[in-house]
Amino acid sequence: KPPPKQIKIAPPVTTTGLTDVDVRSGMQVAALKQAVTDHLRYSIGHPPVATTLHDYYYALALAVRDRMQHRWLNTLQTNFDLKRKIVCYLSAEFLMGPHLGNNLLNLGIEQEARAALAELGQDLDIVLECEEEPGLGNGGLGRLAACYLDSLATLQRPAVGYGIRYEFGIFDQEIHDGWQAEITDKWLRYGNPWEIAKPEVAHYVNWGGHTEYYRDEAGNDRVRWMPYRVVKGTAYDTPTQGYGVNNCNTLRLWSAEAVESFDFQAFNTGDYYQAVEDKIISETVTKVLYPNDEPQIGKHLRLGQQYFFVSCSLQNMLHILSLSGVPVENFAERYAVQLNDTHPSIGVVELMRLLVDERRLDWDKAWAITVQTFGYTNHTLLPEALETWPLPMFQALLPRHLEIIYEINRRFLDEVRARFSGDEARVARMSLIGEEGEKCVRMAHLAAVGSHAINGVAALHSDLLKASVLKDFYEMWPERFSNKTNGVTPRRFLALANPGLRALLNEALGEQWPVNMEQLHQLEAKADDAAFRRKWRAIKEANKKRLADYILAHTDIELDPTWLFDIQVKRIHEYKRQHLNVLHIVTLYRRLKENPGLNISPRAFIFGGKAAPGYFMAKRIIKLINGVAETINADPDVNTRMKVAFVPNFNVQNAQLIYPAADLSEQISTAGKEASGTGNMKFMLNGALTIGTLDGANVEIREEVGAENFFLFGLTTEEVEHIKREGYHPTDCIASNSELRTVLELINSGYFSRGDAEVFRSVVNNLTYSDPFLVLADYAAYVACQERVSAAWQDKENWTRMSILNTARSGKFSSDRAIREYCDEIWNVQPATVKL
Ligand code: GL4
Repeated sequence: KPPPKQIKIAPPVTTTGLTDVDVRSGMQVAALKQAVTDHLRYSIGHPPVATTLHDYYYALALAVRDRMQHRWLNTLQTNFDLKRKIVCYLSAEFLMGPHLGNNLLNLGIEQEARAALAELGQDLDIVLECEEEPGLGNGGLGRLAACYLDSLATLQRPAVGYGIRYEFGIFDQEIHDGWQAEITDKWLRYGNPWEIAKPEVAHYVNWGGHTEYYRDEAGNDRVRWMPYRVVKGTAYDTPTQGYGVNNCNTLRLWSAEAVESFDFQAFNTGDYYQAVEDKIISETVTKVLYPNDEPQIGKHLRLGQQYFFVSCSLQNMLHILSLSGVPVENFAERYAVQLNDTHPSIGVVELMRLLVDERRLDWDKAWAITVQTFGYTNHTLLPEALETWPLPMFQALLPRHLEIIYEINRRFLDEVRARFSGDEARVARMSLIGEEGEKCVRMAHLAAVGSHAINGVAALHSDLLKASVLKDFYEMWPERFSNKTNGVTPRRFLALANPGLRALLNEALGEQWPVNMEQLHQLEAKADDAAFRRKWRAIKEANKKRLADYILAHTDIELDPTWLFDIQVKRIHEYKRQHLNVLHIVTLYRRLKENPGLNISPRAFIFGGKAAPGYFMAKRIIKLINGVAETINADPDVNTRMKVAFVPNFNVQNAQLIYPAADLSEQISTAGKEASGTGNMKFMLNGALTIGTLDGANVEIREEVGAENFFLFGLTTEEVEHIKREGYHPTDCIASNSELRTVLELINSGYFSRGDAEVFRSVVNNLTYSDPFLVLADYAAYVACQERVSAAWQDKENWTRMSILNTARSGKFSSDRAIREYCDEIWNVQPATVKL
């Protein structure tokens, strides 16, 4: 980045007439300008000659944080005074994305900040780009948690997001010779203006060791956990500001440190190196996010991370409860704790331990509180993603918890036997301990037994949950199950990401739509207004230009913004079937080569997404996309009508450029595999049409927008299961489709890998002989559907109509709708208005 224009920073004694209060909390241009100058001087401290753009970012961020501080403290005080029930959202991931732009938007001071910076000679858009995004999540699951925090604050619900302050978040992806390279994410390198360290908010977490039985003063048998190690967790708080309200909630992330007394002990005995080693081991716990999206990774350290943050969080809740003078018996009346997947499900056991061993409640009372407190959201049906922990590993790390699990299981299985007497197969299936093969703890079962509410994340997914992985639990407790279709925040993903569309919507609907997305239905009438459609198209084309500039800067690939932008961005996974998309591209390429006069709609095929570093096939798929891109983009026979680009390092920041630029959204997972998807919603919000299977929330998107405005193809979940049951033979698909055969042969020949026929052999062989996600079974239907897309694109007016209808009917997919449902139907949490 070039150095910013140098300006003279105002002298410390101001003559602006602003009070200290103005400078800390004033929302006007003059106050913001003074705040930025003060922070440059007093918080950052570089002389003008050494002041960088990043310094301006940091100073503005601090000025914005000052303005939130006031709202945050009032929110905490209000929640305390009103004694409202608080949502505690436990999640191993929070993929927050850049804060500055979003906080300016939610506070309603973007224009003021822009003007203030302009008076200081700086451009807000350039300053915004300086922010290093906190990538503390892998993909959909972590971003959902972030959208939910935005909605909780906006809907004035008292809430805390509890998670882990990873020192290194999701890796940065670079593309080297078409391959993914992983670069460590040093997001804290230049500091983090958004967090406030709370070293005094600390809890101690035990590891390993053994348990001892003893009799207490009252003669009751009790258990003492004698740990091998103690780690200290300290809180780092990030205020999360609601949109258009004063409510500002807390994201509380825990960071691991060594316990000082351990250091001193070793130090005194002269074992300095032991003390240092202890510090290193302790701090390792929160070092790095595991970069696997769906598959679970059975690592000791990962279980350690989960237990660490969950224990800190529950201890913190108990601590705050006693500060408020509320008896521990009332825990469930004050806290609704949601488990974001099974990652925090050890919380069920930890709360039992805290209540029974430490607070000395009797078991039945403690169990009633626990079940009343917890809700469990399941986010995946993929068997390889369901968490289980081998017993020896579990026992070594959490010996007391294993004992408690055995006791929970004993009582639970008694209940099962009482309900379904004689059905020992069912008892084995439902047990918290898996006994087939290596014995293990089944975390989904633990979460289900310990929660009063269990939900899936889209209608189809919730139904499949009841029919498959949690079928036995559904039969036992049908009343615990419900669906909560995911949602996304329209503030970040529409208002902030798509300022052009925001202005048009404000003009057409007024300014309430970001908090009342049902109002978007009023756009339906506008779909038939030619002048409105012209404006709509102009906005889309400007967004496409903006993305094309970004892609050119990052890949050297030049895209024409008048072409159809066909986009698939998400984690790379075989079930998401990026390779099906590639097969279509190669099909089209061959057709153009064979028939140069073919009339096709010119298209830019755009991909983005990270592969788990150890996921062999996903990394080959990235290489394949880049190989196909290299060949096609360089071929003058076709490159005036089609091009392919892989956007490196897909993250929240560039997602905000990508969704608004899409004409076509690719949602082509194997039916029954994508629990919901949330990218599908972000595209729809921004007026993209969807090509998709009947999977996840696609089903509901199609219901909302109407079948005539959605490009549907492919096998249904039932058909997928039927084919698998009958025995699937991908070679049959190849034998009956000569075009498919030629496409696979071309890929296999080294044509897209500079003649190296080895590179894609594994991908082609996998599709030919195994094809676990039925790519070839859906190939013909997908290609035919893409022809319908091409034909539809020719009619610009009708395409625009459909685009408008997509946005108009996207209201259901606001995270506000989802959060209202959680609050009303699971958490029973009421709004609390915060006054300043
Ligand atoms: C996921 C699902 O794969 C995805 O479909 C869903 O939208 C998301 C949020 O509910 O959760 N589950 C896991 S694991 N990662 C995800 O992104």
